[in-house]
Amino acid sequence: MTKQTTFKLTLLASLCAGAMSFSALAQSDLFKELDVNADGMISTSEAQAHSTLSENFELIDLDADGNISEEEFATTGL
Ligand SMILES: [Ca+2]
Ligand SMILES: [Ca+2]
Repeated sequence: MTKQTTFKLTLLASLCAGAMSFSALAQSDLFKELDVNADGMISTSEAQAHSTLSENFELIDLDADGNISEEEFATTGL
């Protein structure tokens, strides 16, 4: 195996590791738990299961579409 091939494999491995840690960060366990129908959004009814989320729903729903997306959920730091 040449040095260049080894370098490419190392690069590929680190890219894969980066992608995995990114997806882990993007969706927390709490988000998955609250997203009962797993559509990637927390609706007002799903938010009822979490007091902080339901009380601050309108503040967290930044684009006011009636759902909390992963991105919006991430801003809560929950
Ligand atoms: Ca949902
Ligand atoms: Ca929204």
